[in-house]
Amino acid sequence: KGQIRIALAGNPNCGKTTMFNNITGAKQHVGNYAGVTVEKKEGHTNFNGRDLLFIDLPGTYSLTARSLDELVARNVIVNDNPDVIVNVLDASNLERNLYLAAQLLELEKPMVIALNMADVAEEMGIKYDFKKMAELTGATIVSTVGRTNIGTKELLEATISVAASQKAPGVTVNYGDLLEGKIAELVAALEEAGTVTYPLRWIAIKLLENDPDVVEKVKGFANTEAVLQKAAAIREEIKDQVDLDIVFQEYRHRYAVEVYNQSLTQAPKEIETRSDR
Ligand code: GDP
Ligand code: K
Ligand code: MG
Repeated sequence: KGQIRIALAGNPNCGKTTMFNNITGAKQHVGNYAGVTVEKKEGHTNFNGRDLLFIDLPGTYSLTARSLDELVARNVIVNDNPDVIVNVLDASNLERNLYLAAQLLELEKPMVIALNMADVAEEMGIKYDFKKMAELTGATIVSTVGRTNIGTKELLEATISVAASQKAPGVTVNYGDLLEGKIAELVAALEEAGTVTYPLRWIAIKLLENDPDVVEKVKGFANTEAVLQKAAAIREEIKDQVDLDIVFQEYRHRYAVEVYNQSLTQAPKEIETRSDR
């Protein structure tokens, strides 16, 4: 049984580094990603007879090509081919945190969600239906409190089991009839080219978003001229019907709201200090 490689993803301040430290202790290595000043932190742990390598990705809200941190985070996932993504979410601020989860799903890796800050969520009176959340995200859900090291063992067990399954979430963000039709056309063109080794639905979406890094990636594969032309033609064709700069973000946000609302079984109680603000 070989090493399991895990990319640890999450928003800034969700407790990712705390979890990373709980899991890997002193067995850490800090360096830089090749050619850029973004810190690369890796750590090991041995658990239930397995060697687990955790890569602490930069904390980000999104996975666009607009920031170096976001590019690094997504490139580690799509290029370094980790076995599992562990997505740490702040359970006390879940709707916002699910926006990143929506983008991670598209990378089609087995996923575990650590619902961290469970103590804060509990204090706020929040309760979730984990089964529902698992169904809507395709991830295994584990509740954690990084600060007191609660749930770490369960998180590692879930990570090993999800890695063994090799099952991608199998859930997609629905971008509406118009865009879904165009995504399907581009996926078909990518399949016909037969050369691109990244998740094709993700590539199709990013081409419609005109993501410059993904355009470059696609150019690097043989036989993709027709795909790139088709993407440009579709963008031109639909640009008056939808605002391509924001429409994908809107649908991801809609997904996050939906997962949040459907998973929430007890809403946060009114915060008494609110009237003082
Ligand atoms: P990162 O930005 O995601 O790496 O977050 P950090 O690990 O630096 O944590 C941000 C802050 O949240 C720190 O003050 C942590 O001590 C605190 N923290 C982490 N996990 C928890 C948790 O589960 N509950 C509470 N109450 N605080 C936490
Ligand atoms: K921090
Ligand atoms: Mg951190």
